[in-house]
Amino acid sequence: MGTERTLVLVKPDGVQRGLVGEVISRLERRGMRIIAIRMLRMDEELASRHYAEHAGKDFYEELVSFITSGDVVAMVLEGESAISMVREAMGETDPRKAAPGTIRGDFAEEITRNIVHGSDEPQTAAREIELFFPELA
Ligand code: 3AN
Repeated sequence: MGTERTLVLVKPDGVQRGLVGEVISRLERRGMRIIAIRMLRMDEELASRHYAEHAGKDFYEELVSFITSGDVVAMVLEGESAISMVREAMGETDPRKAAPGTIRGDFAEEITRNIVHGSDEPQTAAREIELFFPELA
């Protein structure tokens, strides 16, 4: 509720497949404004901090090796209910369950390579924004 900020990543598959513009355009059309944006290659340390909540899960190693495998585009978006708006636009984590019309439903091939990440709640958003854009904190 109200204006929020969220962290969005276009993951290495999205960057390699030329979907950066598509992702940004869909989110901008839903009223999200870009506050900060940069392209970077995540190292293991940043990946392990970003995915700390998944440490120890059976897909963790695959997740970290994928997210560090190529450039990502990180951005902070701001807008009305930004966190839930972005998550609805992304669709379900598992592309098999993601509805057509969502980013994952339209483009994602499998659960690890699922194009985008968006923060899932306000506390996570604040933590993730600080990880990628400490100058905004
Ligand atoms: P989301 O990105 O939809 O918020 P999370 O935070 O639960 O989903 O999971 C983070 C990432 O971990 C997902 N984007 C996906 O790439 C990967 N992931 C989640 N669950 C699984 C799973 N069961 N098997 C493989 N990868 C998974």
